[in-house]
Amino acid sequence: MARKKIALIGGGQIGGVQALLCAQKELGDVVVLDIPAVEGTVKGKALDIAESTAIGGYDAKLSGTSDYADIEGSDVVIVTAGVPRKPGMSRDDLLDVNVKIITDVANQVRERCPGAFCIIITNPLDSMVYGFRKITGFPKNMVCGMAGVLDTSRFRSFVSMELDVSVEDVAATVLGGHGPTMVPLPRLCTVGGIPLTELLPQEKIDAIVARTREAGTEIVKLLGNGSAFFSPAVSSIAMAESYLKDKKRVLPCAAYLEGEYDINGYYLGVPVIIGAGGVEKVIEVKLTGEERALLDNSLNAVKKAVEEVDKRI
Ligand code: TXD
Repeated sequence: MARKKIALIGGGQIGGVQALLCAQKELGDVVVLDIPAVEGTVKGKALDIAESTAIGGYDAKLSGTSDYADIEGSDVVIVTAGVPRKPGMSRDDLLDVNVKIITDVANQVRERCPGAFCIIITNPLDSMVYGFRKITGFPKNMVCGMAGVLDTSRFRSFVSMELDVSVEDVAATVLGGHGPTMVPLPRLCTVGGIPLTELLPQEKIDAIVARTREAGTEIVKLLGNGSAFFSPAVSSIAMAESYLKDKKRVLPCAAYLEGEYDINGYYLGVPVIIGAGGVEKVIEVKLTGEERALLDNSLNAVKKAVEEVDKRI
């Protein structure tokens, strides 16, 4: 079986780690594409990783480029192209700049990789994935956004730190848009099958929820220059792997909703099954009144950003 081909559009902080992970997991050959001004940098990253394959013991070809012809026929396209936040900025502050970049990328991907499973990461996430799909016109199951996997991973990590238990045994989900309005669902969190609500007092759970909502900002402040990149890279590669290996993992992703959760025509974070068919199914969870109100609030924030995108593309 020929190796799969993975195109990473954007070879910055996240893109570089993604390339290493793709190689280490032998997901396929990797092409890292960036703008001509940093072509040398992405060629260098690709070569650096290629030179690690012998000692690491994984087979993959890696290349860096600024020429879209090189991504032709990719099976998976992951987009991080754009600018990240600086301290004091919200994700929505990036919209003006990043919508132009997403427009450019989407026009190219539409021509070069019509069959690809596309994972968008660029912020503001929910409106950028909406814009990408609007331009490509790709089927909804083949375009999704990465946010919930990361937000959930953060939530699970904080629970495991608090209880001093393995993260492997913490299951959780986070709904909604990727921003301060996201909706972590402690009611559905379990630790080795035991509800979190039986293991921690409410105020500790509230603190974990609050920290999860602000986790991206916490990292932005600490780094001082740029945003989280290891965890977003790992999160997006989990989605790509589930697609490429038809694992059918249940992961919260920004998916296009057509009636699910009574939402129509927007991308929003919900649990989905990712397998060989891309986003094969949106899983609907019955929400409490309070959870529903939080989800509606999050949807409203996403709608505002989408309005801005619709004015521009
Ligand atoms: O959960 C999530 N979805 C996120 C999203 C979590 C963390 C960061 N998130 C967002 O990902 C972040 O706000 C940014 O919008 C993207 C990429 O973050 P990264 O940290 O990787 O940013 P970098 O290091 O600046 O890399 C972006 C690269 C950089 O090399 C640019 O030269 C390139 O994107 N870029 C382009 N590539 C191709 N084509 C075009 N037009 C282009 N413009 C910039």
